[in-house]
Amino acid sequence: MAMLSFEKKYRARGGTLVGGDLFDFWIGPFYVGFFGVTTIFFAVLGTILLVWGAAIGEGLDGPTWNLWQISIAPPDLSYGLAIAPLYDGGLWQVVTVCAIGAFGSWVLRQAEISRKLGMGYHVPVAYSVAVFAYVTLVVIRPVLLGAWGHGFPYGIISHLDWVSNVGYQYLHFHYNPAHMIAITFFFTNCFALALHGGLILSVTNPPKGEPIKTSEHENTYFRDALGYSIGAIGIHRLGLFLALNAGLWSAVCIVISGPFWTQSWPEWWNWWLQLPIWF
Ligand code: UQ2
Repeated sequence: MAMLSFEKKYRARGGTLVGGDLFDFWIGPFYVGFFGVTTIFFAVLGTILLVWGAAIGEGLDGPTWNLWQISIAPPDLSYGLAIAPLYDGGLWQVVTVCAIGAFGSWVLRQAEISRKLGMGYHVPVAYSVAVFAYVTLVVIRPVLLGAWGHGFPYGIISHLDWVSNVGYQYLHFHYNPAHMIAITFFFTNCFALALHGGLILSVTNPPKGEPIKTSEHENTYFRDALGYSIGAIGIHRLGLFLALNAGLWSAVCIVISGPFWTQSWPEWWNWWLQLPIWF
């Protein structure tokens, strides 16, 4: 694969977190590193276990190769926080360890690459929030509730069923205030990215034969439209803020459901009716 002219000078040794020079090299365009190796290890092992689970029909009435129906289920609630038999939820537990191993390795690989290039840690920090949301679903909340069976099953349709069932367990999940905040961040993030993507494409696509426009046009567009421009760096700060909060409040909204609030979510709003201002 062709190497871009500037790539070679950045392929310098050092900056590794563990292992020194051991895995400090590239394969084609890819930096390997210790955590590249561990990522591949956990990802491949986890995937093989999922396929194997599908083949033996673990957690199902029988084996299926219907992609939509394949599901690797967590142990029954009666196993609590114990290690379950491999064919009775144990596979889900091992796959979960592989997933966290792969995601964690990927975070650390991002950190090593950031160090090598002398950059900030914004990318691994941002990605960590997505990993945190996953860990909240399959570890933190199940531990708080006292059973691995509270994790979600690894299947396309089955995880949708899980979301629906858990939602109805709290009568109407959209009344969960943290869920409302998370959704608001997702929508605002979508809106901001649409504004930004639209703006960048519009300034870089002038009529045929004209040179592309610059940041002055970007700022002027929004000053004309709204009387305010957040700026070229500002929009990226806003985007990171919105995206991280979307993930963070998603984790909050599910972790409070059960461990900290066991009634229906519509009932939570009774505090409003109980304010001493209604005489
Ligand atoms: C902007 C700017 C950009 C942008 C965008 C804006 C030159 C290239 C999209 C406009 C963004 C504003 C006004 C903030 C909107 C607020 C929310 C909460 C969606 O000014 O600077 O840089 O891409």
